Parts: sequence; structure tokens; C-alpha cells
Amino acid sequence: MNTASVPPPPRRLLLTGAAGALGSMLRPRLRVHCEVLRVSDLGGLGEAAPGEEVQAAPLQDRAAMAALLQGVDAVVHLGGVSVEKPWELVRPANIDGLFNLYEGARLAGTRRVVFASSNHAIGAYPQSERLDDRVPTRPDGYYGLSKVFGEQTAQLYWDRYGIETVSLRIGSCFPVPRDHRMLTTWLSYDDLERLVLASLRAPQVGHTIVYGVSNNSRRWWDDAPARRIGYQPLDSADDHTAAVQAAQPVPGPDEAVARYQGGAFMEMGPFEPMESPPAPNNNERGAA
Ligand code: NAI
Ligand code: 15L
Repeated sequence: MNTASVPPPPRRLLLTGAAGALGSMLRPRLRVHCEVLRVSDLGGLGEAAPGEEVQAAPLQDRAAMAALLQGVDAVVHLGGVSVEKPWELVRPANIDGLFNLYEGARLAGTRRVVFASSNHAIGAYPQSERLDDRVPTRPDGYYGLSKVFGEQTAQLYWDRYGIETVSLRIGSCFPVPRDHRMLTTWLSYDDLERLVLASLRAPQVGHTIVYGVSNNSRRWWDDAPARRIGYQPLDSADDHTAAVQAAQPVPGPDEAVARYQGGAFMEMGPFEPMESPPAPNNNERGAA
């Protein structure tokens, strides 16, 4: 079953979450690496640029997702709830939606997925530990739990159906590090682009988990798996240390942001159960 080989450049590449922070940044950068870039989100995608197809689809809508995957060779999956939220908001996009994405990929014969997992899949580990890609997951909340589900779904679809995935446990991908924790976890926009392209181009990835982080000297995570798929980070949070130290107070040692790898997510919730969850359009982003 597992007969992967060097993938040709995708003819049609699907980018989900294309209206989000990382999606809108990657959209023009990925367009030049495929014949057709299909972009999707709940909305807010604007007009199709040359070489693009625009197709809005709620992740939790099975039929819409099956249609979205039609004719797609490879996917960069960024769509979904991207911060800690009540379970009733996380589940439709990140659990049902993730399943729908892989089912659509199976039905369409899609070869490879690049899945935006998160450091919050291992966010409950203390910052004193150094982690590789084989440590047991320790999510720090419902959002992190949904990323563990995503990684396990990726493994299932490789073992059963030969769909390859690179799961990117992204640290903190922002234009610059925002706080002291991000001097460790930061991933620059340019390095994210490098990591995504390496994930699309690497031969024989099966299901590979890598940490998405720049070349920060303080990093907690083993960068060997990412380098094995050809990722070479060129940026470093070290260059921003002085600016962060000047602008941000050092957190106390008992604060979650200084104790856990996932930072403040570890102390969010529990939330009151929601009887009728609103549509998932209040997906505001936040630093951990
Ligand atoms: P974002 O919140 O800006 O973008 C996510 C996009 O997904 C939004 O445009 C939203 O409309 C869309 N979306 C949400 N629910 C949806 C649904 N039910 N159906 C269809 N689309 C839906 O997040 P950002 O920062 O761009 O992150 C992209 C991905 O990377 C996310 O999966 C996030 O979990 C992951 N990630 C991001 C990190 C970062 O530092 N920015 C760190 C770790 C992981
Ligand atoms: C994430 O997974 C979030 O999507 C992002 O907004 C940040 O909070 C990041 O993790 C982080 O841990 O800094």
C-alpha cells in the first residue's frame, strides 16, 4: 500500500484557510508553485487571481468538502479554529471538518496533505523538556486535542489509503516574536513558506510529524525531522531578542506562559457548555 515516490509539482493545489492570517500570506507565494491554486475558506476570499480558483466551503459540510477536493493533487490545510475555544466551536471545524477533508481527499485521489497542526498538541509539556517527534502527545486544551485528532487522522489515511501527510507542529507564526515565549517558538513567515514547500516536495513522507520553528537558539524542539524533509530555516528569533526584552516584561516563573510549552492556553477554560454554538466566524487569533 505504501508506495509513495517523489511527487511531481501539484497540478491543482488546494489552500484552505486562505482568508486567514497565514493563508492570505501564503496565497500569492504558493500560486507560483502549481498550475492552479484553489483557495477556500468560509468567505472573504476576494476575486480569483490568474491561476486561481475560489471556492468557499465550510469544513463541516461533507458534500461541500467532497466537491472542494475534486481534481486536487495536494492540499495545504490551514482552515479551522486556530486558538483555544469551547468544544462546541472547535469540533465542527477541526474534528468533523478534518475528517471531511481526508474523506474528500480519499475520494478524489489526492496524494498529499500538509496539515497545520500546532505546538498545542504537545503544549502541556513543561518548558524544561526537549521534545522530538516521537514523544506522546500532551494537548493543553480542546484546540490542542483537535490537532492530535488531526495528526492521528493523517496517520490512519496513510496506513489505510496511502495518502501522505506532513503534520507541521507550528510554534508561533507571526511577523515578529511578540513575547519572551516566542523567542523560543517563533516561526517567521518566510520560514513557514520554506517549510510548506519542503513538505510538498519531499519524497516518501508517509505520515511525518515535524516542528515548525525558525532557527531560534532557544528552541525546545528537535529540528532533525524537518531538516530530513529538506527544510532549512534562514531566520531566527535571536535577532529580535533585544526588541522583545525592551518591550515586554519578563513573566514570573509561576505564570503559565513561562511554565508550559503551549503557554497561556494551558489556563484557558473550562468553558460553559454552549447550547447553540454560533457559526464559526469569531475565530479571532491570540498569542499563547
Ligand atoms: P486564522 O484563524 O487566521 O485562519 C484560519 C482560517 O480558517 C480563517 O480564515 C477562518 O475563516 C477559517 N475557518 C475557520 N473555521 C472554518 C470552517 N468551519 N470552515 C472553513 N474555514 C474555516 O489562523 P492562522 O493563524 O492563519 O493559522 C492557520 C492554521 O495554522 C490554523 O489551522 C492554525 O491552527 C495553525 N497554526 C497557526 C499558528 C500561528 O502561529 N499562526 C501556530 C500553530 C498552528
Ligand atoms: C497556535 O496554534 C495559534 O494558532 C497561534 O495563534 C498562536 O497562539 C500559537 O499557537 C502559539 O502557540 O504561539
